[in-house]
Amino acid sequence: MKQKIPIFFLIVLVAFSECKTMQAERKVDIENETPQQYEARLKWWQDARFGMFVHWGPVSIKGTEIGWSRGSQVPIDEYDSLYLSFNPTNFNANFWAKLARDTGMKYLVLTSKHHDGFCLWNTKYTDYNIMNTPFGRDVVKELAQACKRYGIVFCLYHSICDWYHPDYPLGSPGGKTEKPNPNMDRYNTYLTNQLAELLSNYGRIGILWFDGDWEKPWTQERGIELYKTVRRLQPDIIINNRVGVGRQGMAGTTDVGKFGGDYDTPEQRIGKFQIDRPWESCITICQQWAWKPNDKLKSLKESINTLVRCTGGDGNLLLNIGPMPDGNIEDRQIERLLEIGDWVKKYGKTIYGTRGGPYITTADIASTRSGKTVYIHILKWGDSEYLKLPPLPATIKKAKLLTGGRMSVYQIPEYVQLFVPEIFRDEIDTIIELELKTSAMEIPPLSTLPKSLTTGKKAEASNVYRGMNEFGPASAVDGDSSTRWATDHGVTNGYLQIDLGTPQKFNYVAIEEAYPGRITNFELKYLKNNNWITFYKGKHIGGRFETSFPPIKAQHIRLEILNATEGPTIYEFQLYNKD
Ligand code: FHN
Repeated sequence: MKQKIPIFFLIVLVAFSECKTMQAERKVDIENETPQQYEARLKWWQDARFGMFVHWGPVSIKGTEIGWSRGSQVPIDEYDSLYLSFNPTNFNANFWAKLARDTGMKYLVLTSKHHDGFCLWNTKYTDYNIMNTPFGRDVVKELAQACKRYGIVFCLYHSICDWYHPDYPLGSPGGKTEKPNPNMDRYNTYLTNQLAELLSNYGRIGILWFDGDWEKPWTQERGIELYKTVRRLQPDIIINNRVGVGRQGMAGTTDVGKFGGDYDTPEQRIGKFQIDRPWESCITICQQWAWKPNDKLKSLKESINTLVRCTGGDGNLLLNIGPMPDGNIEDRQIERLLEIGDWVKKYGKTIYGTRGGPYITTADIASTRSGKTVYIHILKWGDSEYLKLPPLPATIKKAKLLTGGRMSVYQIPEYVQLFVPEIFRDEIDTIIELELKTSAMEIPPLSTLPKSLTTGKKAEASNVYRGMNEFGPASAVDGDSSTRWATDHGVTNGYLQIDLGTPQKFNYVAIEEAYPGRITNFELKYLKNNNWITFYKGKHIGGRFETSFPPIKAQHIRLEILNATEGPTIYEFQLYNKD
């Protein structure tokens, strides 16, 4: 019997299709987006604060790094044939989306195509895609649908560089070879056509997370054009700063005044405190982006510390997992994610929908705020019984220890003093909720660090870039993070030494490395009876390294760089006495 559709449903159906058409035709004036429109477009993401990054592909069969192991640990022919045996029959998109939700993550970014050129969706522009594997299912489609089902915003990572595609000029290993007959214009068309597929056929894409922006063939002009193309396809989409070429390496910041997409992308480090431009740190839960057997897994404490310090700095955290070749996620990674989720379930109100500050994040403390409330996250206690903070230009109405127990707060114009008995201090994060009489949102950033003891002091170094004064050691102690001490190309070790003038007591260090990642092994030393005594040993400095340590009294201090991949260079070397 012919099923009659009640008139009511017909009206809804027409309205829905009209709305779909309108959405598709809604024009946006990208060139003249107002600050208010920009903020409104990014609001869901800035409120979300926490997302899941997923690096996956046939390379997981080898357990080596996606893209980078092609032509290095894995011969190119072998790497490019892995898809012929890629059959992740345990892949369950609903499980991945539910895991993200249960971890407290609000969005998920999947590598649709990494530098190795393999496509995780049913694309008609290359056969090198998931449909031509034994698995033969559209992973992007299934994950997009599952994310919608679990209320997770689905987003895509897409590599601009493509070491597989014959038209992209550079190839493996690592972009260090040249293709015989490249054609960048033709490649750009391929790139744009594939993005059009992804942005037209899989529903709303929350973020386009570009990458592979650093190689010569890509230009700022192409990046600006690509940004506009993507926004025309999905006007409300958010695009990171790796669409152009303005990103400052792994620090992920964008040169002021340069086109930098919608937000900054510090990588494998906690971004610096930055409230005037949105940012998101992308960090692996292990060491490698793609799955690696027995990779080192971050502890719960380090994971929460990272989330809190990103949020405290007014940024997001995109925490990466690498699924296995059968489509499962490692049990130990699932366990860690669910432990993080338990923490977020208890304290998520200090993360979601908050903004960073007013106290500037350090290794010991972070703060977030919303309305008339400031959340103080104490990550590391000093020796003192109290925590003394710079004065708050707002009256504290009441204080509460969210992590349980009792505390007291004492506020005078000169400072805010918090007392939490040792037994109530949380091993991971002691959270204090301060309710103010007035809004917390307009309070200017407050530094909990006193003036650095090194600012303006005499400095010397083992090597200076071409002997140029502007790159001399004084640039690392001038209190200006835009100047730097630099060394010559090819230098792999050396030292920066500061004379404080007289013996000084200090218990906290902050070091900002330019071109983060170059320094791979360093020590901090002080001079005592003409001997250099090591008081700290570290591996990476990264965008900003800071730590406290038991108090030392000395006049001469040295940053000894034992190993660097290229000429080490330091923006600032700061010492403090935080007591
Ligand atoms: O080379 C990639 C790397 O494999 C990974 O995808 C990270 C994630 O941000 N991005 C590039 C390195 O900066």
